[in-house]
Amino acid sequence: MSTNTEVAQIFYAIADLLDLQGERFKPDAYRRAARSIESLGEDLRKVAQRGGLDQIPGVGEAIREKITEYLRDGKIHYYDRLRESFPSGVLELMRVPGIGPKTTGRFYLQLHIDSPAALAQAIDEGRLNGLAGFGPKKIDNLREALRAVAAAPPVARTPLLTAWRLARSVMRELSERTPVHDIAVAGSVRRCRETVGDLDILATSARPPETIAVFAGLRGVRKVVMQGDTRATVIHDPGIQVDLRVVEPASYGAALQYFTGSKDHNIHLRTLARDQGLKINEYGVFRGETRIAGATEEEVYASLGLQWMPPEIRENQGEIEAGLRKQVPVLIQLEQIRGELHRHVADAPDAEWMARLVTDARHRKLQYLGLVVPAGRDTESTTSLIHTVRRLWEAARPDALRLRIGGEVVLGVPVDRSSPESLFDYLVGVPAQDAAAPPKPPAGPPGRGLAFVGHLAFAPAGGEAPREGVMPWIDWCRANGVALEMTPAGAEDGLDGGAARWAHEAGVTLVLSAGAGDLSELELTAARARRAWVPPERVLNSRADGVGGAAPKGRKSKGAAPTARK
Ligand code: DGT
Ligand code: CA
Ligand code: CA
Repeated sequence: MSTNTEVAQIFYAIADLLDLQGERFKPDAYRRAARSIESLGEDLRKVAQRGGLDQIPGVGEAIREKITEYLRDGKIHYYDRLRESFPSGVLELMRVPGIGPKTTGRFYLQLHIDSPAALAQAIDEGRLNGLAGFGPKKIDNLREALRAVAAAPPVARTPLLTAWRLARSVMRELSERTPVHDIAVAGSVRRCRETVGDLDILATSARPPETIAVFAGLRGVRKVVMQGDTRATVIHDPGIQVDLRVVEPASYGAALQYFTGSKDHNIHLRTLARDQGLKINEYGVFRGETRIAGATEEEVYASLGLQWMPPEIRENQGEIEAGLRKQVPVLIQLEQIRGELHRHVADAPDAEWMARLVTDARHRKLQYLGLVVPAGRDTESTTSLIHTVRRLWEAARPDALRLRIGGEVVLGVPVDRSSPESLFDYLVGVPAQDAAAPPKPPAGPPGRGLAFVGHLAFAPAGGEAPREGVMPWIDWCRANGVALEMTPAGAEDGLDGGAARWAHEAGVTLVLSAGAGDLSELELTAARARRAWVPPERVLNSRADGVGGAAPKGRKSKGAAPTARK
């Protein structure tokens, strides 16, 4: 949205709120000002710079001051206060189609109706009968409007992995097709919440309108909700709202900080700023009129006396206090992941599959790649499959990249003595298949060589793993020196952020995997692990030897390999 549109929209909203209060003349004054600002051919900032705000039709002293405040702070205090003076239910009622602010104001002031539900009840009880201007027909219409609003489906939230993939593809397209310099996804995606309401993408660009236009025209865009010179909102397949804001390089860090949130984290920061005589908003940190920080997040935090902190922990749960003490915890970074341990071997592995895998692994600078095949099948076919894999591996010239062969075993199913376990460098345990019940750990200890447990499905996509489902696994893994897996899919295929935190705090090691997608999605797994405050030393595949020391072949294990039996 252009600044002009933003200011006009706030003035329209102020007018509505004043209507709600029963004001008679002020609402029209704000609407008049909003209309002239909308039709102004010049950017408000420019007008203000040349001292021309007073010449805008409908802009008197009070309104001019509010425009100045918006240009300086990005918000209008008067508007915030007005909004806060009404219960949220009243604001909802005002937005019900066919009701509007004036009517809502009468209901609220005369009948103390403060929400759509309260209005429905008042209608049922006949309390509107006889109210001037409310005949039976009008009351019927109100009832119908309320029913329509109540029947509308709740706004669905999107599972993180889906939202993250979409954000990545939008950012890639914009980077490739338009002159963007910096681009990042902020909001709940950057914080790795399990579900996402909408995507908040920020960029700097040499030509903002071009970047916005390409964004609004991306394949998959169903509807353009709003398009200005530096901002646009679209609805993208499969029904996710995506916002793009193109900002000035000087405020990119401040915008990234602000729109990453969380809201509670930002509120706490604002208090901190105020205590130091500073002001923080999405444009920067200001002392008086002077911007003292804004280009990078690091300088924004530093200007408040804080250490930078990973976005995934910005939930106002102690991270700001840690930042003040310069004791932000050191959490796992993507670059510290040295190997992937859970890549399934293709059904019919061929040279092309292997070449891509090796290229991807090198691109990720991995030092080892664990290729996993089903164990517990007949020795001959397993041996032959592993032989094929090794042959393809050599042909792909993996250089310094090391191959590990993992075997996937079903936990709790006794393995035949003749099973080819000795073919494997390590084993991955998966729970016995039982779609109807939550996965449970086996009664006894695992066999030799079990490195970690994978494919735990605790909740559907976007869900959170329940503590009572996860704790038995944590206890079992701790007792047996076995690690637990995290993937980009959260509780649908491993531990989500909450569960991972219980696990590592209980002393259980984690394995971070790329899951079913391609290796580049390790980035999301690492971010999810940071949300769980996971330090690098808790991550099995951040170690140089990985599972090298965990071989069931009887090799000596080096260091604290998680498979060391107790
Ligand atoms: P979502 O989209 O519901 O999954 O969650 P978020 O966190 O992405 O929230 P969203 O998209 O409404 O806003 C993005 C960020 O912008 C939010 O995390 C913090 C910041 N923000 C939004 N509204 C406010 C506000 O009223 N006050 C403050 N301090 N920050 C806000
Ligand atoms: Ca959001
Ligand atoms: Ca948003």
